[in-house]
Amino acid sequence: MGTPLFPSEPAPALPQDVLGPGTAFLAGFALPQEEALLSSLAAVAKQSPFRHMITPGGFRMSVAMTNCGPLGWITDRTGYRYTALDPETNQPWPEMPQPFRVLAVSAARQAGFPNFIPDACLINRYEPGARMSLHQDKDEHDFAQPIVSVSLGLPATFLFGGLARADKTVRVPLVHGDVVVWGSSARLRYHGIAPLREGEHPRLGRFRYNLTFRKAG
Ligand code: MD6
Ligand code: FE
Repeated sequence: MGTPLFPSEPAPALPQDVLGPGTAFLAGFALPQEEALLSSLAAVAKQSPFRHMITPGGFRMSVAMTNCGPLGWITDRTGYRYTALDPETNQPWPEMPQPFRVLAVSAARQAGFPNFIPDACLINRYEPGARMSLHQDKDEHDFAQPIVSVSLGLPATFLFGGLARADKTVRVPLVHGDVVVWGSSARLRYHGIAPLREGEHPRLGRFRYNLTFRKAG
């Protein structure tokens, strides 16, 4: 990145700069597959509907969730974990749709993780006001594997912190079609989503969806 010509000139606020080492910000990477992704999303949600899970502390999450792939992430009063069965349907989670898998593998490859094969896709659904408090993703076995995160629908502000909960966070705007890959030194950074602002997305209405692909097992 070049040095600004004048000290007063603000540094370009590119997300790739903000996110730092171990991450790749692929702006609009999912857009060419939009139609296939949206129809796949609808098919998954039909089979394993979105639901508001309960945290171990007894709180109902403002984000509604479902999963696809061999493993799905859940939370209930007994804790956080991955399961092979959807506890609502008592059936396996829906198969990971081909367009989902192809997108995740190609984004990971582009980001320098050529061996990534996801076995879990957690799908988060936000309505205006919904938020995700600061957390680490640490329920997976192998932290050498990255996470691929796809944003669809309403824009959101991603809060990206450090390796300690108290570290300061930067705010990163994420819009429809953006893909973020994070691994290596960024894999255990704290992160969250600021309360979603009101809005109407032309394809997805009053919702934001986030797909996170992991190698969980
Ligand atoms: C979200 N994302 O974007 C929440 N976690 O709605 C996450 O919690 C997340 O985007 C791990 C890796 C990538 C993510
Ligand atoms: Fe996360």
